[in-house]
Amino acid sequence: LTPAEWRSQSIYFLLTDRFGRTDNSVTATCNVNDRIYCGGSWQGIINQLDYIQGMGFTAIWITPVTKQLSQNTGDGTSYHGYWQQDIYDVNPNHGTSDDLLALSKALHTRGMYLMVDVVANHMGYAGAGNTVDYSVFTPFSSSSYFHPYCLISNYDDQSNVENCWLGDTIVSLPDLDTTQSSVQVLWNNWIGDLVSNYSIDGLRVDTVKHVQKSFWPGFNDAAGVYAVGEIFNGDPAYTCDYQNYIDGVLNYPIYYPLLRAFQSSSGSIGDLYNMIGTVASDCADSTLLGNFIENHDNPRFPSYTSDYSQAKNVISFLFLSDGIPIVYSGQEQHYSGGSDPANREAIWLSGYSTTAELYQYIATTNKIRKAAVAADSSYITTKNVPFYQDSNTLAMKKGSGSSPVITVLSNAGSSGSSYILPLSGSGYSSGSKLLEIYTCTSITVDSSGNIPVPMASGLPRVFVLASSASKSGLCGSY
Ligand code: ABC
Repeated sequence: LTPAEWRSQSIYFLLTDRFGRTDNSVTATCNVNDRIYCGGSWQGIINQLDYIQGMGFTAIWITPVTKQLSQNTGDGTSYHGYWQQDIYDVNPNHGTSDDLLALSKALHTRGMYLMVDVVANHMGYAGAGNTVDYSVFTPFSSSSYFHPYCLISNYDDQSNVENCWLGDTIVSLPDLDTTQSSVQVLWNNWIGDLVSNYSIDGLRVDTVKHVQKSFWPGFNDAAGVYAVGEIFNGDPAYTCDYQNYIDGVLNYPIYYPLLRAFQSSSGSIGDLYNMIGTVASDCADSTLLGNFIENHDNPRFPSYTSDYSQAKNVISFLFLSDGIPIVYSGQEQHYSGGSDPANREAIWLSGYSTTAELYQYIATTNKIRKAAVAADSSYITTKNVPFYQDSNTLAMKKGSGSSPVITVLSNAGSSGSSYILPLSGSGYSSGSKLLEIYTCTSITVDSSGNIPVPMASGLPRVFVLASSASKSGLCGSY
């Protein structure tokens, strides 16, 4: 799939080891602190595709598929998939290459897409950097392919970030010298083959900032599909520049102010408001970014606040602002694990409940976004514009000039009061008939041009032009 085709997708990100088991068990133990394989597999994902599609997702992003180091180390095992040793073989803990192919086919049969996480920066070795036996790596079986050993010591020094190694002295991440053309050729051939062998539709690219920028255009071209890169940095100037080298980047610049805005009723709405504009101007194309509030590297949102209304607001933001929404598996069950490894809970232990509050909320929000895309051909490429803020509230509009989708968010939480917010600046004129689509309430823009927004319990409100809502499948036959 091309970048343009990915814009309107929505992605469910899962750790293959933690999502579903071949035997469909919903009781198999998984103690996150052990950092060992819990038995999830590609077949296990196939078994639960109804659960994912039932929330309205059109794509899944799975953790790396390559063969890993096999030891159980002081840092645990390679259950997450980021410690590869043989890039031409698959991780046998997750199944066979036929199983991976079957997953790809099962997704495509449903009209869904497969995004695979790939790592070009490093391999993985059970031992300190000065003890590495390079002969265990395929194809990079000699030290000559790698940067000399040094652990990254200064994240503010870009050459240190690119040339030294991630990992620690228990598990080393031997850092490939990606400036060598022999290394580039191996990677570019590999990614082209991987994408075609498994009919992969998109890539999530690991550790992008640890490789020189000039590596990425060739890699992205060789892949021939949309690639979204991980640049773990909240600075928009730093992170957005990578979008000049790779199709998209994970939206770390929005992640931090989004978290701070909604994790408490005193969070800063203004910082988020400003960052929306900064990202839209600093990034080459904000509509190709990957939006998230949780992932496997950061504490889950409910580890900061257990409030469901605040969780719903961040979900609405992810789906109704610029970019491709990404939900991290377990978010729909309001899992609350903290830092790695606590944020990697087994999803089967939820029983895959489809009645969970956030499961339902995500399903509705996916429908809202799909309806907006269907109703307005310019919705997805039109930049989201914030136009109102107060200490608890943010309003933004996205879509064509005559009928934008209006999203009103609040950080007040479930105990937030009920009141009417007279919202100006939406662009809708007096008398316009709108539909609030989470509550299916008809609202008419008042004589001063304000939308009388019925706020309650800190819940998000989303308005669409009533006449354009008819075909959405939302709010009955409205
Ligand atoms: C393992 C254990 C951990 C243990 C650790 C030492 O070893 O599980 O419990 O603490 C994989 C595994 C991890 C594993 C690591 C290391 O490998 O998943 O469990 O940790 O062996 C990607 C993946 C990630 C993966 C790898 C490695 C890379 O998403 O799952 O980890 O392939 C850095 C990298 C980033 C990487 C991340 C984990 O580490 O850049 O690619 N993620 C600062 C730095 C960032 C740094 C981040 C976290 O800290 O700038 O570069 O990410 O260490 C903001 C700033 C940010 C700043 C944050 C903290 O604050 O804007 O720049 O990030 O304000």
